[in-house]
Amino acid sequence: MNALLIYPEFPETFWSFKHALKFLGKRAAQPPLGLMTVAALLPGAWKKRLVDTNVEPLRDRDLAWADVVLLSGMHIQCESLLAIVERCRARGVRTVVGGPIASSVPAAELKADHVVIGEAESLIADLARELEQGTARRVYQAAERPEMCTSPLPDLSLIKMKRYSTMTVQYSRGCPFNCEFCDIIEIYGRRPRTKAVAQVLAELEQLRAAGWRDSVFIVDDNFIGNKARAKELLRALVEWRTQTGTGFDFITEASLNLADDTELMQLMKDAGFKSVFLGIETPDESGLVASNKLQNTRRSLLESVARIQSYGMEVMGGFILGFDTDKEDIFDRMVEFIQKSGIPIAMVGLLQAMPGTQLFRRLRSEGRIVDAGGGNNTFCDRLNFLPRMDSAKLVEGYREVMKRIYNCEAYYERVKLYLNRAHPKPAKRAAGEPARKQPSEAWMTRSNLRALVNSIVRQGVFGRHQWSYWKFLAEAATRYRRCFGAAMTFAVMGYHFQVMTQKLLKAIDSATEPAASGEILPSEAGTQIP
Ligand code: B12
Ligand code: SF4
Repeated sequence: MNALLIYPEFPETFWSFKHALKFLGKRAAQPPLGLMTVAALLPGAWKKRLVDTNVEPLRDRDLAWADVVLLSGMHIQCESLLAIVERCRARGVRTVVGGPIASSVPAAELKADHVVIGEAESLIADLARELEQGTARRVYQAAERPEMCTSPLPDLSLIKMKRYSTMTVQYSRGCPFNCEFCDIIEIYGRRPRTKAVAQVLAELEQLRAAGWRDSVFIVDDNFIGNKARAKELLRALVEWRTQTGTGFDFITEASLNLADDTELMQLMKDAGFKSVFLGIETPDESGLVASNKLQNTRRSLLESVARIQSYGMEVMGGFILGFDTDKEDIFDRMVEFIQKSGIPIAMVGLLQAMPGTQLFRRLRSEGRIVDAGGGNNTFCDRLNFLPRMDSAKLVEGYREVMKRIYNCEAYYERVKLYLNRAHPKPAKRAAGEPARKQPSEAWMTRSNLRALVNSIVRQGVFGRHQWSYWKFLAEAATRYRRCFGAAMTFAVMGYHFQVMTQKLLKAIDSATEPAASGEILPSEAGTQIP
């Protein structure tokens, strides 16, 4: 069998990092790890090719080669995925759709010949055999979630590695918490399942052998979902780094209770973790309680963030507006919190009720669901449910929050606050004490140099905020020269966020909003959704 694995295109969003990637000469942030894993699970005798339409075009001759096309994707890639399925149908090529989209969009709407719901490890052998025999079923659903030791080494040979800014490795799936709006726990479960440490090291070795030396995203739903297992991996990573001299920078996602464990934070620092995404959601405690995000309550959120940053880790934060508990002051409180947090990359979005979540079920029973949503909560101009606050007010408040936090000056202020915490000035030497060498970044790689030149041209010469940019650049080169590389990376990322914010504001301005205008009655719309 000739199997063609296709990853559909993402729309332009905050998470696409598109405008920052241009500076680095990269086409996408990360490769499709799900498809690379599926490829490794398919029979060895099959011929495989992978086309990630985010980094290369899908040509008719690719489709002509294929006996079967296997697609993966998130809900947000639906439009592109459906167009590809349509292209395959027109040519009579068999299609199989899997990945997170299969858990959130009804199988019938995906229009593929076969739909696989859930993780592939335990069912791919049946699927492959039945595809070969021509007896494949319409829908496959894994009876139970597989143990991660059954997950193979992803097939790295299928991707064009240089076109991505970051490589990905997965250690665990699932998260022990129970946030009402979360679809992670519905798709991947609440019991964190981890790979063996040796499996992860083999994946890193594979990357190293292929010449990769940049960032690696540990794409776990919650890297510290099982703290003991996370520490086990971290100790092995520290040793592996020392033995191999490989300085990968790691990025991951975790819950805020990371701040409670100094040993864990120190191990992450020692292992090379430079960035962690945290779901902070809201500075309003009642919103956290109502959405069952209890791990973020009974603490100072700002102090927790600062503690993590003090271990040299950038915190990226996820924030949500639109909880039932939000009052009109939430917008000012959100901006104030974000500015004080030193979180440069704040992913603020409107609450979305994702199909399959506890939130979706509750709102549906209350007759408040409008539609299934688009799967992208950080670039949206309308809600898929009826909020308690007037929805026009909510969208307008969201618009203002985005405008204020991605104002150039406000953004650079957060970057500086973070740099001060993560790279504090060296303490003054006592009289007679020998000079200590301060660690500084080896950042002047060819791709960073390219990004710097591009940044100077686009932001400093042709940009709309030249004065703020040059002021920041001057400070980066003087006050923050030990972490100049990090400062410049933030300048480049800032460009992406500013461009995207402008686009979001325009989209909101021109949006016609069904929920606000009352065109769709909640009870009518609610009944159409499974
Ligand atoms: C890394 C990651 C990203 C990366 C991008 C990675 C990439 N190249 O695609 C970044 C950080 C950019 C990102 C962004 C977003 N992400 Co994201 N992301 C993840 C994360 C954490 C890991 C993905 C991964 O590599 N998994 C590892 C692989 C091995 O798992 P897998 O893809 O599920 O594959 C398995 C099965 O699904 C199945 N399978 C997969 N494909 C196929 C295909 C076939 C044919 C078959 C048979 C089986 C099969 O087999 C695999 C092995 O078991 C997941 C969570 C998760 N646990 O997966 C969220 C997740 C995929 N993201 C999600 C979301 C919502 C987003 C955003 C829309 C967020 C937002 N608010 O805007 C953005 C959109 C991206 C954009 N460009 O705009 C959701 C998707 C939900 C959904 N139902 O669609 C997830 C599930 C997290 C969540 N909240 O639930 N994301
Ligand atoms: S902590 Fe994050 S991954 Fe875990 S249940 Fe809550 S939202 Fe989902």
